[in-house]
Amino acid sequence: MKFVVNFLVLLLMSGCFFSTKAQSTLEQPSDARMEWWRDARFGMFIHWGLYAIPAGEWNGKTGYGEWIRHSARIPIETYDQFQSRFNPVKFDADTWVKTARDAGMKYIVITSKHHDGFCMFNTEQTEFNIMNTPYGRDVMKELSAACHKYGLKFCFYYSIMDWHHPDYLPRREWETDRSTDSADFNRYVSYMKAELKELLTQYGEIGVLWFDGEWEATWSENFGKEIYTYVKSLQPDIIINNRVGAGRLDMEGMIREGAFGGDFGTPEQQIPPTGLPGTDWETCMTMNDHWGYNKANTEYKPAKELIRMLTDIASKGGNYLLNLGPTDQGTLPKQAVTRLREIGWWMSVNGESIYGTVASPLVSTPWGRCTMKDNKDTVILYLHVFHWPDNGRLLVEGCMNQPLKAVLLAKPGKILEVSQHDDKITILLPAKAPDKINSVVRLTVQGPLDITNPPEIVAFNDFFVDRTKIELLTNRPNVEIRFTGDGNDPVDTSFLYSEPLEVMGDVTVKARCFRDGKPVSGTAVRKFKMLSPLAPKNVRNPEPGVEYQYYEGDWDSLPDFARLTPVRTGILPSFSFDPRSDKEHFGFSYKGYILIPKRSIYTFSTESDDGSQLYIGSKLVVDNDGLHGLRRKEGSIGLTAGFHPIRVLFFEKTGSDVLNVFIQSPDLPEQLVPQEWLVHEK
Ligand code: H79
Repeated sequence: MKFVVNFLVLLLMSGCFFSTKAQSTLEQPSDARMEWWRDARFGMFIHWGLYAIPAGEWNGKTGYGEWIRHSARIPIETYDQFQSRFNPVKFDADTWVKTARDAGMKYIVITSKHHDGFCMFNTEQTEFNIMNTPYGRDVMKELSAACHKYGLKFCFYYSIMDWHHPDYLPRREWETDRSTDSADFNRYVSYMKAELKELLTQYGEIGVLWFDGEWEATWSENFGKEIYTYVKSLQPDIIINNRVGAGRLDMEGMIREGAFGGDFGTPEQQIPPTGLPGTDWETCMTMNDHWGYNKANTEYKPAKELIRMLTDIASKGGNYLLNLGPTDQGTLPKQAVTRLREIGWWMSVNGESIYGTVASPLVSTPWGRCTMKDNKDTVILYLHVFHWPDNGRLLVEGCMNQPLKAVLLAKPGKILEVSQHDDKITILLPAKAPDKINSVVRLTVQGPLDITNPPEIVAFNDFFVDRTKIELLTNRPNVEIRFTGDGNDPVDTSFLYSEPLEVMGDVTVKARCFRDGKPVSGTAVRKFKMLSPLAPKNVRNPEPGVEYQYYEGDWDSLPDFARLTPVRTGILPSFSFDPRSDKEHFGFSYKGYILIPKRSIYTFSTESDDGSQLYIGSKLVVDNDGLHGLRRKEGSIGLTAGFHPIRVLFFEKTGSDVLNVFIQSPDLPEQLVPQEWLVHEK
């Protein structure tokens, strides 16, 4: 009790105050439907379609891939002629599937229809399909049978965007010869459903539906939910990627907060810098620079890079979907096959360190990566050694569990010597690495897992008005959290955390885990700063809506709108593009007042494609400028109740156009800025 009193005095002197509330815990979702997919970790992506015929070359240029019809601006009648040439006589489903299986891949995702609209399966919905080619065979039937025979999950890619179907909108911007007069997007969605029904009823069990091409303005979250529900009504256990919705954040591939996101995230050609706890995700990637076959692009990533990327992804809790672009003959590019064979050799020795593992619990693994199987009583840490230690000692830091056994997966019969000092485990390794790319040590330790991670300091924001609530969280067993508010490192006599704290002034919180009076973690630090909120303005005649100015121009970042002459001005209820110009190359500047209900810290964010900014008074609160895909940025400001001048700027160059403005505070869940809060002066 004395502690608490002393502490309050201390904090009051430095302008702070702590009080109490209930504690929350850290939890992970689990889902039986996702189990096979989470265990699999490694799959084959296949991009195969009519684009394999030009093989990346058009009019002497060789840089094209599956986007060739768009990128080379091939008229539809010309592209359609590939249909009468598609004859992959060397195709053999068993060979493809065995190649995947031998590489250690557990599932295959293949393009049933890419953006060009050509259906690589037997469909009643369009003539533009593989049955009407010289080949005339349903390759998907054969692949499905082979997958079931060899125990791989068979999965379909399906593009929402369709450059062939007359009802799909919009057309490519260069495609001025295809009329949109009788196009009906709802009818296109019915077409999609009819095709999806065929895909889900004629090819046995489908593991995943992998949507893509969802980013054009015609696709919406509601369509996404409708299709998601529809697909699951046909195959309840199927897994559906997040591109079924409309809230993907660029090639990072994750869904913006609050948006509908299907079952897993889809980073494209990139690996998230950290794990994403509580979410399922899969990085898809090419081996060379193209998804579809490109005969000129013969440089492929070395097997070493691919194996280490697979390991890196597994260590962060994700899946790796590695692409092949087969030729128009139906063969797999030999460079790809060579690499898959090397990966297969590595997997045949080390597969158990990938399949069924979860993300690394260790914070730092300078020698490589770590994956884990947590069996509670015992825990297996797979130590993926990329950089073999010169002194023969592998140092594993941050683990308090007692080591039971360590072996190299390449030589499982030979037990390695292990020693431990506090949270440092040292494993003696042979002089030479058994595998130059990645040698895996299987370290078994006594459970339950006890990693020396510092506690988490959780609060709404680093900035606050008047007061803020701070929680200190850990999921470690048998530890107490001790903390300070004066900048000193916590020791065993520092304040003991039991309930959430309430702070009323600038403070640096430091927190650390202790067990039996000894520190058993590093120290977490977070600084909190109190802001004085801005005073409101007088608005004499508030009228609903904001003033807008609409501009036209070609920009790569926000122009100085004040120096430009607007094409149109008026009042809008909110930050929308109505009266919508269906042109590209435009900009909007919105000006008005936001009626803030309560003195507090507020976090604004804009989600835009392309750039945007948000000002409150003269302060730039959100800077989301620049040419980019759907991207979200936020900023915080303290405000008192009343009217505050708000200005939002936006520009759109080409492609899809989105602007959403969100507001959030400790008492206000994140939401679009309510229209009722927006006014202008009459
Ligand atoms: O199916 C594969 C790609 O075709 C598709 N998603 C993966 C799985 C994809 N869609 N968009 N993108 C990838 C990124 C967009 C790239 C573009 Fe371009 C830049 C489209 C137009 C300019 C790349 C370069 C394609 C054509 C030129």
